[in-house]
Amino acid sequence: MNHIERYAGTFIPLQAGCGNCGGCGNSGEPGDAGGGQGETLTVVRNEVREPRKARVLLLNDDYTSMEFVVRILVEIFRKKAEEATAIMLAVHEKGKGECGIYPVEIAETKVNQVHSRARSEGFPLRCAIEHI
Ligand code: TYC
Repeated sequence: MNHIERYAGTFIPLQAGCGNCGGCGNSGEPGDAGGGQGETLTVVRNEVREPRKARVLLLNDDYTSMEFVVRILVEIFRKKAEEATAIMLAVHEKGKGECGIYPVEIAETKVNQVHSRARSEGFPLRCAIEHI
């Protein structure tokens, strides 16, 4: 049995005794080429990558209302009201603060959501990403 498995963007040919197809008798253990005749040593690469992560930061300004910032933290960053208030006050006092750590694409989406909600309500609130 021959099949091609697409994995992490790479095509890896899996031949008889691959341990993945359920029909060839290979346990999938390293060194086990299966029990059939004319078997071929098969190398299966199991590369699993963690998604790249980013920290989302909220930046202070003099014009955005405190109430709006708390609402953003509750609705976009899913914080409880108490934690949202603490983060907002920390940003107000220190200039910036962390809203959360997310896979990069989710972090970017949240930044866009914050900016578009802020602009539509007339606030200059800014949010930034720090790759980690
Ligand atoms: N400094 C703002 C004010 O006094 C409140 C504020 C907090 C604004 C956090 C932005 O990210 C921010 N109204």
